[in-house]
Order: sequence, then structure tokens, then C-alpha cells
Amino acid sequence: MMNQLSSRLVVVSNRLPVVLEGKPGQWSIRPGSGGLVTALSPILRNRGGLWIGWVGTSDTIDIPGIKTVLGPASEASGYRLLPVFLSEEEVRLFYQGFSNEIIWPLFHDLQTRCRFEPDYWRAYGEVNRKFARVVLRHAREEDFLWIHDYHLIPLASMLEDSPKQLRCAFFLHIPFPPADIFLKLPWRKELVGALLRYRFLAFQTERDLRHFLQSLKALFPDSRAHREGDLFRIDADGRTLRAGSFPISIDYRDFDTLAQSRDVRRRTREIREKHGHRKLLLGVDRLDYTKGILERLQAFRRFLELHPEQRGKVTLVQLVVPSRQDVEAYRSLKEEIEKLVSRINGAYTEMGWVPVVYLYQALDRPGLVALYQAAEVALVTSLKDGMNLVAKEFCACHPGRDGVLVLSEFAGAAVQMGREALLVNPYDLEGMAEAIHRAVEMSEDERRRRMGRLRARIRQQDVFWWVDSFLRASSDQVLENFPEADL
Ligand code: GDG
Repeated sequence: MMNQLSSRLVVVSNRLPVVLEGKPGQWSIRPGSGGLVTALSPILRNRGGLWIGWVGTSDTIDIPGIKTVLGPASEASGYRLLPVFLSEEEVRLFYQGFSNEIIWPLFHDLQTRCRFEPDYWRAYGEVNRKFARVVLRHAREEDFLWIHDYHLIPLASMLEDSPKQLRCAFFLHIPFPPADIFLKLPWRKELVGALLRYRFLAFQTERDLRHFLQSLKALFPDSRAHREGDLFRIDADGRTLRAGSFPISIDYRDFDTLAQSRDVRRRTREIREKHGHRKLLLGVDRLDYTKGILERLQAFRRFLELHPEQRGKVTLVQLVVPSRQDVEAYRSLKEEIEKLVSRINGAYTEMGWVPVVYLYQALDRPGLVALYQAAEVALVTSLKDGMNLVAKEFCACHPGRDGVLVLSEFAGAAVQMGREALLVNPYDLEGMAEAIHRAVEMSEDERRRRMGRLRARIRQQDVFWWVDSFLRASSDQVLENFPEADL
């Protein structure tokens, strides 16, 4: 059996794991945060890997300047960061267009938000070809290529024309929709056909994988899929590949340790004091219509209507992190959220108590962890979500086991956390209002019991477990038939 990752790892994602700041001639770079970078960095360092991705700016004038600052950043991280440069037009058509106005809404079951523009599709192909050129320049045949997410679905097919035989695995971070939704996509066969060009496909949950298999069967009626242990073997369009589900997770220990640090405990106390030691409910989301922020605010209003005795005792803190501000749907969502917050506050504010505290900003990590810890209840009410890491982070930040998680049944996280969290249907406002009530009234015993179990599971199934299980399951498939002597 092939040793788990006996070859070099090449990660390809839409964005590099660094944040580029400044302007031509004055660039600076800071490392990105997040579990994925933390989990992959040691592997990339040990094997001298590569990470290929877009730098996040459409400034193509000062490419040499950007490359100059990436050099030291590569040295600091211990693996090479290789940039892909996109023009303004490519960002508009490929990133804002095909990725965020077609795949993103469609894969979250919101097909009415899609703009099926043929120009978007063409740009999607062209940019993937651009990524493919960078990959082909730097990757070697014996490498293990791990391609991430919906921006890069066609990448494996675009590497195929080259005489260099590259072997790729793919992980989809967002959900895969049911066939009756997916089949609305004008380029449905091309996209599923492109996924078949990978040797290994990974989804967040078994539900996503099954949805993919439904569309596969509809579009490639001769295809066959059958179970092989935890995986599926797929024979379709002249290819054989394997597919499985691998729920992504967080660096549990890092959050847990930070939550117990002196600085964060002090900040937690300060937050609680500022809110007069009332019960804090918390929402933390990127600005996105899939996160169900409006529905959550409506449910909170209904809770205040139905339970007048709770007024003045409970505060909802809603942190919204700016995101995709160049896409119209996101700008109007921000306005709608702000209007609804003002309406709720206008209706219920009393002297010394404001029901909704709305923060539109990104906090630093200790600030975020303190907020998680200060809150008694987290409201994760996505209309649909690949996983939702906020749900896991909230639990990791409660070493005292005293938090309650209200969780959408349509978040991937519900598969692992659904028994102990209070599951809700985010479209059912009254059901959510009742779940909020149950959460604020839950006895300490029950809270501790549920949170204790959630924490134990996330501790065990953390992001390192996720990377390890993905690589274990995929490396045999990806590197199959590869002559060992060449490794
Ligand atoms: C996609 C899928 C899937 C939030 N506010 C701040 C901050 N955050 C960080 C959180 C968390 C991350 O943002 C959000 O992750 P999610 O998983 O909730 O959502 P997406 O961004 O939509 O991610 C999702 C994920 O990919 C992984 O596969 O779970 O379903 O949609 O980590 O901590 N971080 C900081 N300040 C903030 O104010 N520093």
C-alpha cells in the first residue's frame, strides 16, 4: 500500500493563504489565518510543498513587486507560495460572476439568485486554464495535487491535454445541491464531466455526495457508483474514480487554549460587564445571504414578541464580517440587515437595554474568541452551509461547557453536532423563536452535558484529523499505479 503522502503536496485554491496589502511599490504580506492553513502548513513544510492561488488583487501592473514580497513570505512559511494574477475583467466575470453569481447561489439551493451569463462561463474556463498553466509550470508528475473548491472545478480537465501526467484530488467546501436544482445549470454536463477528471472527489457530507451521484446518473446514464467501505467507486465516461465525505473541522486546541488565556478571559469579562451580565446570544457570519442572518433577526424579534418577560434580559450580538462587497446582492443584503436591526431596536429598546447589537467588522482572533466565550447561546441558522466552522469554534471556546448551540439542520455541521445542538429549520421563524427560548431557559446540567459531548467530538475530529483522513483515503487512489521508484 502506498504510504500516506509519500510524495510532495501541491495545494491549489482560489486564494493564496496570505493577505496582500498596500499598493504598487509598497506591498506587504501577512499570513492568512484559519484552520486549513494551520493544518496543511506542517505537511507542506515537511514535504517542501507548493501552494498556488490568486493573490487577491486585480493589480497586474506591479507583478514583479508582488512576486518580490511573496519570496520572503514563502521562506517564512517553509513552502513556496506561487501567485496567479487575474485582471479586473477576470475578477468580475470569473470570481464575482461565475463563482459567486452562479455556482455559489445554485449550490446553496437558491437558483433564483443565479445569473446564467454565457460570458461568465467562458471566463470561468479561461481563468481555470490560467491556473492550469501555473500548475503545469511548477508541478511534477510524482506530486499529489489537492485542488480546493468550486472556483476550480475544471482544473483537472485542463491539465489533461499536457503530456505531463498530473494526479489530482478535489475537495468541495460548499454543499452539492439536489439534482432537480443542479440540472438547471446550462453547463451541467460540462461541470459534472469535469469532476470526473479527478481521481478522488471529496464532499463535506454524505448528503452532498449522494446529490452529486444523482446528477451524475441523470447526465451520464451509463455511469455506475457502488460502495466500497466508506467510499464510493464511480465508473463513468470511461473513468474510474473514488468519492467520499470528509467533514472539515477546526484547530480545536488552538481555540481552546486561546479561550483560556489571561488576555481573552479578561476581554470576555469586559464584554459581559458592558452588557450588564445579560444573557448574550451570538451570530457570527460573513455577510452572505446563505447564512440566514435576516431570518435569524426575524426569529429573535418573534421570540421577543412571544416572550415579553425576556425583554431586557437577553441581547443578540450579531457580528457581520464584510465580504464580496463588489457583488450587488451582498450590498443590498447589508442594507436589509441594517434596516431590520433598526426596526427591532426601534420597537423594543428600553432605557439601558438595546436588543440587537450589530457589529459590521472583522475582529482580531482574540476578540472573536472572547466574544464566543462571552455568549451563552450561538445562533448558526444558515439556509444552507457546506459545514459552518463558527458552530465548531463556538464550542471550542467554551472550556466551562456552559454554552448552547442552536444549529440549522441545513448546515453540514448538523451531521456531527445534530444530537446535542438544538436543531432548527431556518425557514421556520416560530420554530426558531421557540429554540431560542429553549436555549436561554436550558438548565445548567443539560447545557454542560450537551456542550461536553460536542467539545469531545470536535477535539477528536479536528482539522488535523480531517486532513489525515482525506489524505489516507485519497492517496492510494490518486497515486495508484504510480511507479514507486520514481517517488
Ligand atoms: C466556506 C463554506 C465551510 C468570522 N468572523 C471573524 C472571523 N471569522 C471566521 C470564523 C470562521 C470563518 O470566518 C467562517 O467560516 P464558515 O465555515 O462559517 O463559513 P465560510 O466562510 O462560508 O466558509 C463553509 C468552510 O468554507 C470550510 O470548508 O465550513 O460551509 O461556506 O473560521 O472564525 N475571523 C476573524 N475575525 C472575525 O471577525 N479573525
